[in-house]
Amino acid sequence: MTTTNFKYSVGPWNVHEGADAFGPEVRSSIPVDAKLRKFKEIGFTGVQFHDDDAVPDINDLSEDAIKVRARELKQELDGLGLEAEFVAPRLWLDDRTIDGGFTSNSAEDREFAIWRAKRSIDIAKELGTDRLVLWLAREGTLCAESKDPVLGLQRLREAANEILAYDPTIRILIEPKPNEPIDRSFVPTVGHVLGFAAGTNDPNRVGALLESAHAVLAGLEPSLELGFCLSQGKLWGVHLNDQNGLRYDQDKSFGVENLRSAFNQVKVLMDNGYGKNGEYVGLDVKAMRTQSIESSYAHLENSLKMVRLMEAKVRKFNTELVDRYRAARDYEAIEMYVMELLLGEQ
Ligand code: GLO
Ligand code: MG
Repeated sequence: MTTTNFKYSVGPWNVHEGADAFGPEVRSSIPVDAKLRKFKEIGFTGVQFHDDDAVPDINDLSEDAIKVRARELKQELDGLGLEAEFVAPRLWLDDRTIDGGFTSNSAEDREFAIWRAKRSIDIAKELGTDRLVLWLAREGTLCAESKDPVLGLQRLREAANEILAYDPTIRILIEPKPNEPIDRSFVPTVGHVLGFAAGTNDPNRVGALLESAHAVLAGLEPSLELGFCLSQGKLWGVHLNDQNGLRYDQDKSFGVENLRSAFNQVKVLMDNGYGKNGEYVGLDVKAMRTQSIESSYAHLENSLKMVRLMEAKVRKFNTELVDRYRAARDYEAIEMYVMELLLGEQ
């Protein structure tokens, strides 16, 4: 049984100004409402939001004012025929997140992180989604001895429990990443996420969002990481993209580095009915720094096209033939069949 009607999502940060660690912005900013209109035009129906994408200047607003602004955004989304997929507190830009949020050594910083997570929930409720994504950007160490790993995980659990207690319907999707911007993460893979989830006060409301590039950075195969979460009923979001091995985090367009892995990622999603509970096929891709402002959306269009091309390949996949090869243990034949399928020779 294969899924054929995926819904696709993207975040405003995926259209960005091109700054990297060694150079400043190279493209001018595009206002969020213009991005939203374009997303819809390209074929996305879901939008991923950081808390401050949804409500700019969030730190300067009262809790009520934040909700009012979120309500306005909801109207705008309704008008455009778009849905909010999730809200994620941005816990890596502010001075109070220099040492991380939930696991910072400073109690004040940890309090700030919880405040932002709660505001993110308020925004999510206004936007009509029950998904809170936690990309644990700085929850780990730059200097191995700067934090006790056990205490770090305990603090993270306390934070998760406080979030779960704040709203009885919110679900937490942890997006693991092994490194960058930190050296070592406390929750580097989806296996860690699910182990961590089991120790919270409501494991049924803690799941995973798998990003392809993050799995590659951990030296793992994204399609198997997806399969691991699917086998546990815990794959609640994905960030499809690509990554050329163990380099800086690249967020390349989906499939441009490893076609076979891209095929297997889409296959495992389709074969296991991903999307049947309203899950989105989300992208998290960056335009290359060398792109002009006029081609600010090409990486999104290309990634979406790649996902759809892979969907077509998966539909074409000859299961009966492969089953015969499996029974005969002729895995060389399977390998060549897949190569030919991907190269259009089948
Ligand atoms: C960075 C992450 C980041 C998150 C986003 C949503 O490596 O992939 O882009 O996905 O902030 O939480
Ligand atoms: Mg991501």
